[in-house]
Amino acid sequence: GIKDRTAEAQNPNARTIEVLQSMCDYYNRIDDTWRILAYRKAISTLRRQSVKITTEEEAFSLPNIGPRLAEKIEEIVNTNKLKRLEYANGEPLDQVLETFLKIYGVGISRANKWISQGFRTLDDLKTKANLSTNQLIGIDHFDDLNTRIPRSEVAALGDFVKNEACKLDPSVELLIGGSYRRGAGSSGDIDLIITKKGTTSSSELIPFLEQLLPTLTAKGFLVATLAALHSQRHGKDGPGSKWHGCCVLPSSTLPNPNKWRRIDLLLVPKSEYGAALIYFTGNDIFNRSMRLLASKKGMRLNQRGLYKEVMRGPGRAKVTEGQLVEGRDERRIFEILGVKWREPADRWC
Ligand code: DCP
Ligand code: MG
Ligand code: MN
Repeated sequence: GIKDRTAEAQNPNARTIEVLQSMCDYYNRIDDTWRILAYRKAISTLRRQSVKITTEEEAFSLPNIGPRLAEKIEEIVNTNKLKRLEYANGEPLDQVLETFLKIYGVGISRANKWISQGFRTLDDLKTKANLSTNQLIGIDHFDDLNTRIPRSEVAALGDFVKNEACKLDPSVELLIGGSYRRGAGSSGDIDLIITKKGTTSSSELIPFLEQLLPTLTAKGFLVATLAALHSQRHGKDGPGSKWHGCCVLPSSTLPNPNKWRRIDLLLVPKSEYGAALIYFTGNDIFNRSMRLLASKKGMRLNQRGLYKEVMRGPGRAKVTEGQLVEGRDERRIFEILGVKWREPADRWC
């Protein structure tokens, strides 16, 4: 109660107790049972003192205060703080957050939740956290999946898929989009756009994907599935089908033959190919500016096409889909929007 707090404030060791208590709170967060106990005992000893304890020797002579805590008590008295506490509460947490955010599929809220649960390392997560299959893949292959892929390997991985795809169905076309199409020297993943002459719905490409996936898996190329969104249940107007996973280049002569790489397979009907090319070539900022431009001209651009006569309500909220103007031809979409053609290599923003 109030009386206790007054007594606490009047204790000559109040500041020392306060800092030790913060340290104890930290050990509570990381569930360090032994240190929690040691700190509690030391705090309770200090509370019973009627004089200020200022040196390591004085502290060590008291019951339940070991040499390390005695040293810390002197540090608090001399500097009014504790380096170890700043370390526990400060910068390193940012580094923990940064590390957790690099795990595939982990966002800010997930990462912060783990931190508040006291997890600090990937090993903590592996041994103590309840992980999804994908999070486990992201942790087990953390280094590989956070390594950029040299352009030559992106090309080799793409060729491997193209070769198998051609054997299954020579009329299927594959193109590497994303940063590779923009000419990047290295990529975060491989974005493979898959299409076929005469298709008007991505669902028409699903039978092919269902042949391709087991083939690539049997060859040791595909090693994990992270997300598989099929458009079948959405019907003709559903979102394009995509498959996200990991691959390795089997028996290659490249420097990194066994590295796990992220690969996205994107099924796109020929009728939407141009819009999909724009979207999957990016970059994301360029895409945003193209969409904004379309919206300013009363049109709408997405990964399936450019639409006109889109009715918008308050706050530019879309009321109707509008009428498809162009989906097939990338250059035509630029023309209709009144934007000078930009080569993929000039779409970095
Ligand atoms: N994209 C987008 N908005 C997003 C995510 C993606 O417009 N929020 C588009 C633009 C990207 C393309 O999809 O260029 C592919 O996405 P990636 O995440 O694979 O990005 P990049 O291929 O551009 O870069 P990286 O080398 O990191 O893979
Ligand atoms: Mg990419
Ligand atoms: Mn991608």
